Amino acid sequence: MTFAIPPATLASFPQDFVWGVATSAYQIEGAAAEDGKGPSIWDDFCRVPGAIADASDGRVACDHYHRLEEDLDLIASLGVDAYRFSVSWPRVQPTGAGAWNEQGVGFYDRLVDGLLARGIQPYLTLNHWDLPSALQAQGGWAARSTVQRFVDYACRMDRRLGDRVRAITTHNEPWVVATLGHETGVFAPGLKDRRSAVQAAHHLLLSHGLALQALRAQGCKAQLGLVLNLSPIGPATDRPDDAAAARLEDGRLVRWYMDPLFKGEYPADVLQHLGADAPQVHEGDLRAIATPMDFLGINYYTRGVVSARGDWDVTTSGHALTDMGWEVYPRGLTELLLRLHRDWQVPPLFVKENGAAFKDTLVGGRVHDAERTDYIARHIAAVGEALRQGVPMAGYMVWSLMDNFEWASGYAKRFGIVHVDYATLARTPKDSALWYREFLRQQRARRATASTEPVEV
Ligand code: IFM
Repeated sequence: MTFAIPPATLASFPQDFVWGVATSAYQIEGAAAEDGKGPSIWDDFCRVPGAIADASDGRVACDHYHRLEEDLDLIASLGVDAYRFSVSWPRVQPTGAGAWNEQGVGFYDRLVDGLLARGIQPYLTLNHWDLPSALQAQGGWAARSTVQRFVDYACRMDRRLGDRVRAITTHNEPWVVATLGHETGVFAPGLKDRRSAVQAAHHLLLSHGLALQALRAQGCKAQLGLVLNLSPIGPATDRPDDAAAARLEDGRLVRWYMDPLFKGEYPADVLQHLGADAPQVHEGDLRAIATPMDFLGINYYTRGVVSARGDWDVTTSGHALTDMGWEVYPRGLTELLLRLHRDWQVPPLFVKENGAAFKDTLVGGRVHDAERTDYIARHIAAVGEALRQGVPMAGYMVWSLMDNFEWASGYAKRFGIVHVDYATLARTPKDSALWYREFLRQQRARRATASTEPVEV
C-alpha cells in the first residue's frame, strides 16, 4: 500500500517547515511520586472510582522518566526536526508555589540537552493539564490566584531552559481543561459547574497573556505561543435550530478562544448565552490576553457536526471512524486553517497534534497500521493544501510519538506511531513510524535539491 501526497501539495512546504512528534508528561513519564515530584490533579482523578475506563493511572505509564536515553534515540531514529513535550509542573515545583525540586528540573535539563545533542529542536509546553494538587486545593484554574502562580512557574522554567528550547507553549488545549475538567467533569479535576468552567477558561487565557509579557520582560529567547484544540463546526441539517446550535458550539470551542486572543473581546453571542455564568473580567485582562504571540498551535483530530437535538449519528457520515469514534475528515483541517487565516490576524500556525487511535496488533515484531498511516498522510496533504492557498503554516507534529495513557480512556486507545507493550514496556515502531521516517527522509532530500518530483512512499 502506498500513501501518496500530491506533488503540488508537497512542493508547497517551505524549506524551514518543522516536522515533529509530540507527547505530554503525565501520559508517558510515570515516576509519579519519585525524586520529589508532588501530586497532580490527574494523580488524584485517577483514584476516583469509574473516572478512568480501565481503572488505570499514570504511575508507570511508558516509564519514559527512566528510559530517557532510549526514548531520545527512538525520537532521533525517526528523523524529525522537533520534539514537543510538556513539563510536569508538580515535578519541578511540587506544590505549585515556592520550593523548586532540582531533581525534577534535572530530568528536563537532560531531556533538552539530549535532544539538542541529537540535532532535534525542543518544543516545551508548560501546562498539559497536570496541575499541582496543592493549587487545586486553593481553587485551581477557577481561582484567580493560580494565574500568578503560573506566571512565576513560567518565568522560572524559562530561566532554567529558555536558552535551549526553540519554543515555549503556555497551555495545551484550554477548552479541554475548562470544559471537560470543570463543566462535564469527565477529566480532572472532575467538576460539573459551568460557571467554574468559564472562569477557568478566562484564567487560563489571562495567565497565558501575562506569562508572555513576563517572559519577554526577562528576555526569553524562545518563540512563545499557545495551543488550541479547534475544529470546524457545522449543522447536521439546514434546519434553523441546527444552524443556531452549531453557531453556539463554534462560539464556545473556537471563537471563545480566538476572539479574546486576537481581537481582545469575548464573543457577544456566547456571553449572552452564558448569562450569569459569564466570567469575572478585571480591567486590563483582555488587553493582556491579546498580547501578540510568535505562533499559534492547533490540535486537529476531526470536525464537529451539531444538531439541536443532539442526535447526529457519526456512523452515518460515510467516513471512516477511528477507535475513539472520531470521524476521519482531513478536509476539515484545511477548512479550519483557511478560516483562522481569514478571520483573525494569526501569526505562523503549527499543527501541534494530529493523529489517530486504531486497534493495533503486534505480530512478529510489526504493527501494520495502514489506517493510521493513511490518516497522517491525508492530514499532511490537508496542511499542504492550506499552505498552497496562502496560510502561513510553520510546522506539523504527529500525536503521538508512542502509545500512552489516553486520559479517561486509559491505555486501551493507542495513538502512538510507536507501539508500547505495557507488560514489558518494549517500544516497537509501527508501520506508520516507518512511513513517517521515509516521508521525512524524502522531504529532506527534496529540501537539499529543492526538487518537486512526485513523492510516493
Ligand atoms: O491524548 C490527547 C492529548 O493529550 C491532547 N490532545 C488530544 C490527544 C488525543 O485525545
